[in-house]
Amino acid sequence: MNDNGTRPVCMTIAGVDPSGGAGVLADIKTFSRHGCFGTGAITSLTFQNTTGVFGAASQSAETVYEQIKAVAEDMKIGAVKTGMLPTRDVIETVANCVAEFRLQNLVVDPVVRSTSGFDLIDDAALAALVEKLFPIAVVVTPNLAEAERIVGSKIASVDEMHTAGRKMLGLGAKAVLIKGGHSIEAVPEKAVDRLYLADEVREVEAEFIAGEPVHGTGCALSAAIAANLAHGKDLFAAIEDAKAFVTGAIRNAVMVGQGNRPVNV
Ligand code: PXL
Repeated sequence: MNDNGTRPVCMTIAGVDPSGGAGVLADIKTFSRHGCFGTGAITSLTFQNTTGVFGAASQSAETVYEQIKAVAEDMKIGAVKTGMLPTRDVIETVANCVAEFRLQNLVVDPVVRSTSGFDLIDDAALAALVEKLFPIAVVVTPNLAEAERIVGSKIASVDEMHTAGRKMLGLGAKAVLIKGGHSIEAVPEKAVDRLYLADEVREVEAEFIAGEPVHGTGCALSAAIAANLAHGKDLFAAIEDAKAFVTGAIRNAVMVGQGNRPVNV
């Protein structure tokens, strides 16, 4: 195996958004920006652009396994992030690969549905994601909508955010970063995410940037956290630096198509 030195290898296991705002294409750019060498195993090809998601063609568990195996047998992978994992079979395969290839620093972004309302995962897959991947992840990074779907109740206040965070720890997660706190604040001057750990809650703040939603922020955040972990940062520093990176990428977002602006990583 090669020693990757100061340019660690990161892997994204996720779907492809051919318009580049989210998924594998965007994750690779984020890894690059963080001085990492990006690799990617594709779980699904989505058909989308900045105006919406029109469909998706999932990979089989076998093709996902063969992609991960090929890279993991060759390179020393410093961190892994998962994004869109469309089926129970694919999720079980990813969990098995983490054990078989001793993959480190797993960041699980529980992608459930696109901003435009397209379901990227079914209910059976979501249950498998919680059961198989939550316990082996360093951190899971749901946004408010994803957290609501996982715990099965609405989050309309900071107290309800706390309840959801603790419930997800109870479901086996070691650390849960719930994003999007700004949408439950009366006056969102700051974008506050909250990190739930077994014995504490920590806030991760950034300036709130008003405007139309920007596509791909969740992918960029989880990829940046993975890259920072691969560089040896501790979890909180990895999250804080990733949040600052995404804030910059939101500020720099440009209109490249006719719909939502993608995050500019
Ligand atoms: O942002 C969630 C997401 C993740 N991965 C892929 C996507 C989307 C949303 O559209 O298409 C491939």
